[in-house]
Amino acid sequence: MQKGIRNALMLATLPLAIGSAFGQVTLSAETRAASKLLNPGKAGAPAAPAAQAAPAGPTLSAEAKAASGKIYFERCAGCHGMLRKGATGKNLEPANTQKLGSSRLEKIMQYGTEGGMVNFDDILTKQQISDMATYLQMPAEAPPEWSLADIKGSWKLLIPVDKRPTKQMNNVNLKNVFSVTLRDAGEVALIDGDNKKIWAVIKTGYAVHISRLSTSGRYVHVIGRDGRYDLIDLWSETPTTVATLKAGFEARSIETSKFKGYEDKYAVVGSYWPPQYTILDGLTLEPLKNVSTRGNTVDGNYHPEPRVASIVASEIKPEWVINIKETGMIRLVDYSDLKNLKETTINSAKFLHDGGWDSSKRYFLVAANASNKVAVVDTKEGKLAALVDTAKIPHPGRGANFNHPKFGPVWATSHLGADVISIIGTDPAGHPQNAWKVVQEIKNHGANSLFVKTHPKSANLWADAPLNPDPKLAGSVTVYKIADLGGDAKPEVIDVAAAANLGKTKGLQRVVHGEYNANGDEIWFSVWTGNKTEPSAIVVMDDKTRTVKTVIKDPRLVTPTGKFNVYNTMHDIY
Ligand code: DHE
Repeated sequence: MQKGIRNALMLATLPLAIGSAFGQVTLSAETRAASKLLNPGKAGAPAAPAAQAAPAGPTLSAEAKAASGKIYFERCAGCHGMLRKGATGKNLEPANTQKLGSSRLEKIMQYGTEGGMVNFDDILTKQQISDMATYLQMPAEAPPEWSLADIKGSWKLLIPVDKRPTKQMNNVNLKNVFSVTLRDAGEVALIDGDNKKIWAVIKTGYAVHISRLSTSGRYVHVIGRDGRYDLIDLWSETPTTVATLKAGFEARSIETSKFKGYEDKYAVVGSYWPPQYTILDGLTLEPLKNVSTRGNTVDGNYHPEPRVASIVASEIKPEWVINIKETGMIRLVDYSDLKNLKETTINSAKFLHDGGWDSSKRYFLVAANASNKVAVVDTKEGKLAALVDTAKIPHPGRGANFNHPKFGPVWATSHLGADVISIIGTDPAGHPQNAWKVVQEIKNHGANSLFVKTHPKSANLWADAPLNPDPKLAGSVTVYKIADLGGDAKPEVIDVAAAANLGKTKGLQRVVHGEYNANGDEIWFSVWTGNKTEPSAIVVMDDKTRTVKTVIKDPRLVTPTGKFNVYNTMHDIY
C-alpha cells in the first residue's frame, strides 16, 4: 500500500480526535466505516482521493512537514487544491514540482508571478519558504472525509429560536451595519456604518471568507476557511452567535433561501474539502442534507476534488445556483423538496470561482477564471446563456452592474492576470447586439485585481489590485466616471493606503474589496497589511468627491479583508 494512502486510512479509521492543520476533530463511526472501504485495489470500491505516486524526491522531518502542511492549508490550498491538482493556481503534484526544483519553487513563493501568484516574502520566513519548496515536491495527502453525521456531531444550537428576542433589542440602524472579516484573527467585526464605530467583535472560524445575510436581514451567516459556520443574531442587545457547526475542513461559500415563502428557512454551505454542499435549517443551522460534488468535469474526466465555489439564491425560484470549480458544472438546486432534491446540471467551463447577478437578477455571471471566461446562466430557462471570452483570469467578486452610456445595462469584472476591467452587455432583450459580449475593456492601474464595485446610486466604478507585487499598485484603486465610459474616459488612481497613514509596515498594505454603505454614497476599502502583528485600517471614501471621509483604526481591526453591508448583501446590490 502506498504510504500516503496508508496515512489517509490511518487518519480516517482511528477512533480518535485528529489534531492537525484541520483542527481538532472527532470522526463519526459512519465516516470511519466508510473510510475502511478506501481500498483502490478492490473493484467497485469508492474512488478515494489518494496520495499521488511520485518519483522519490526530497523529504522533511515530521515536524517541518506538519508545519509546512499547516502553511499549505492556510495559504495555498485555496488556489491549488488540497490534492494539489490545480485550479486558480497551477498543478503542484510532485511530477511537476520536482521538475521545477527547490530553487525555482522558492523564487516563485518569494516574489510571486505576473500570472496572479502572490509573493510570500513579507509573510513567510526564508526557512519556511525553503521547507515549503521541499514539501511541495513530496506527495500530497488526502484529508479525511466529513459526513452528515460528522456535521451533525459538530452542530451546537447555542440559543434556541424560542429563547431569542422577539423584537430588535438595540437601537442600531441594522441596514447600515457592515460585517467585516478579520482574517487572521478568526473574527468578524460588526461595524455601525452610521457612526463608523465597532459595535461588536465576534469569534468565528479561521479566516472567515464571506458573510451573507438572511432574507429578513436579522441574521448574519459567516463561513470560515476552516469550515466553521456561525449564525449571528443582530436583534439581541449586542450581536450574538446563536448556532455553529463545522461543515467541512475547508469552505468558502454560504447562502440563504430567498424565494417568497422560504425567507430565512434554509441555508446552504459549500465546502472545498470534502467536496460537497450541505443544506441546513436557516434559523438553527440543523444539518438536513449533504450532497457530494465529486464527478466528471465538462471534458468527461473524473475529478476527486470538485470544490464548491460561489453560491447565489434566486428570487424567482426556490433555487440556489451552486458553482462547482474543477468540473465546470453549474448546479441549479431546487430546495422546495429536500427528500426528492432536483438538480439541473449545466455544463460551462472549468475552474468556476466567483460571480454575481446581472441587474435584472435573471442571469448569473460567474468567472471560469483559469479558463479566461465568464459563464452566463439564464436562471429563468435553467440553461447556459453564453460563455464569454475575457482577458486573463477574471475575478469579479460579485461584479458591478451599471447602465453604460453607449451599451446599456452591463456587468463588469476586473482580472487577476491582466490590468483591465472587462465590461459585458447583459440586456439581450433591449440591446441584443451587445448581450454576452465584452463591449469594452478599460484600463485598471494594475493586474492582480480582485474586486470591482459600484452602486445603483453611484456615478462611479471602482477597482482594486491588492495582489499586485508592487506596493504602490497594491495600495491604490482606480475609479472611473461611468458617464464618461462612452467617450474618452480617464481614470483617477487613488493611493488609498497612503491615506490610511499606517506608517511603514513589513507587510504590503493591500487595499482590497470596495463595499458601499446602504445609501450608496460611501465606499469602504480595507487596508490589509496581511500580518496580524501590524496595524490595518478601513478607509471610508466619499463616493461623490472621491475624498477620504474617515479612516477607521482600532487595535481590534486585525487584517480586515471582505466587508458586507447588511442592506446591500440582503438585496444583492452591486
Ligand atoms: Fe475569496 C469570495 C474563494 C482568496 C476575499 N472567494 C470568494 C468566493 C470564493 C472564494 C469561491 C465566492 C463566494 C460566494 O460568493 O459564494 N478566495 C477563494 C479562494 O479559493 C482563494 C483564491 C484562495 C484561498 O485560499 O482562499 C481566495 N479571497 C481570497 C483572499 O486571499 C481574500 C482576498 C482575503 C481573505 O479574506 O481571504 C479573499 N473572497 C474574498 C472576499 C469575497 C470572496 C472578500 C467576497 C466578495 C464579495 O463581494 O462577495
